[in-house]
Amino acid sequence: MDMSAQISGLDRLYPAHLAALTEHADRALIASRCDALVIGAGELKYRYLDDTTEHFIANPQFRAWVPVTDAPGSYLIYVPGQKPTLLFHQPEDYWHKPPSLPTAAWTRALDIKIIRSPDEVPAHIPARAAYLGEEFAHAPRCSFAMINPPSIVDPLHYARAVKTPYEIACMRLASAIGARAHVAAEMAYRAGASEYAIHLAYLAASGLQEAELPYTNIIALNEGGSILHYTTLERVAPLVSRSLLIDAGGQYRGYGSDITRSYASEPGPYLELITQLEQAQQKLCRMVMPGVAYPDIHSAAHRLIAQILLEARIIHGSVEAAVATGLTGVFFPHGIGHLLGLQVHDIGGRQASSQGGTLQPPAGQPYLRLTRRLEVGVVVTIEPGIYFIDLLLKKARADDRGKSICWDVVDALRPFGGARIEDNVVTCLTEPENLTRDAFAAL
Ligand SMILES: [Mn+2]
Repeated sequence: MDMSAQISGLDRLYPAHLAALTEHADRALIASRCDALVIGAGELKYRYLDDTTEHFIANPQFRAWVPVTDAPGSYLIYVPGQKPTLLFHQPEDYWHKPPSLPTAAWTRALDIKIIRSPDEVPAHIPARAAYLGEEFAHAPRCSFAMINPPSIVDPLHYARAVKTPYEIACMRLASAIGARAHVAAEMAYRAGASEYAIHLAYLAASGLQEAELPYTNIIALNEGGSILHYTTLERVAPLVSRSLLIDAGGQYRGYGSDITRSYASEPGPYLELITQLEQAQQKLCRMVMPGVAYPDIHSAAHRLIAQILLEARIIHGSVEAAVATGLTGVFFPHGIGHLLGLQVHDIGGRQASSQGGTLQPPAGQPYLRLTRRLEVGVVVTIEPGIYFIDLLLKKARADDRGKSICWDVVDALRPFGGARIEDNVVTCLTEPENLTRDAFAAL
């Protein structure tokens, strides 16, 4: 299906998406003894001692209901049994272009009312309403019955992990945009571009503004790949580009994709490492099945990475010992992935149930952002990596683990930084749907 057909398909899926949200809200409102739900999009924030504003990112709780990303001061109002209302803030302003009133087919599922000023908000707030969102100066004036009650926030956040068909369709489009831009970035890299120039090639191909990306691009040549969140974007290309690690996403209607690829300029041990890592990553993607505890995928990743490190003679010993002593953690010091959706690290990854509570990550794995069991519709990233991080290698050298590391092999690989491969995967009843592989294959 081409992109325009997919986009028109979205509007057919939206009413069922809205119905799923109202169902969750109905239950939460009954449990909270509230009669209405009000969700704020958020406000423009002024920088300290300045008259310019920060880049506006609408509250994800609001964006879950309406694909409106550019209208600060707007509200979603829902009274059970009634059509939800979008209170659309369109100020009269000759300094800035006010946000355009949405007209796509999805708007038919809502009542849209335009407000020109925040002063108009209180008159629209129903009685006994619960408010979700950031607390603003004028929120108290609205006399909400409750503000961010856990009895409503917790079930809605927990439910967000399971995506509706509408949301998955948005994420397919975000993946298509990301894949297209990744191909352009690889071409720029192969032509010898600087990190900054690769970034510009990525942006041009994505058709997005930098502020519309789901997160800051990570584009690392050579040793930069060893810094997990490297965002320097050097303006000058290195004399020799040995490797590229690029972690960058696309965005559609507020939903993101989160894609990482690693490339080698020449055949050799680093390219071999990428090949092995990719095979392991594909095995891990196939573990994305309903009922699987996500920490088990993280544990499996450590075992697969131990195997790769042993075969590449980066370490010696056994898989069991490498995992048990934390040796794999020297080379793979982050979680295997996270929930993905309206936020690149979607909320609720450690939530125990719709009633709240926390599922702590396994001992020694503090960075694992997702500790829940997978169910149909949950979208996750799978992103194993192998890095040569000076700081962690130095620590390992100082303790027992250093004896199991083959330092000459490590030293030969340090100039390549590291490698990570990341796909976005939908949990399905049978085969998982790999949004990223499908998007690259459709190019
Ligand atoms: Mn990620």
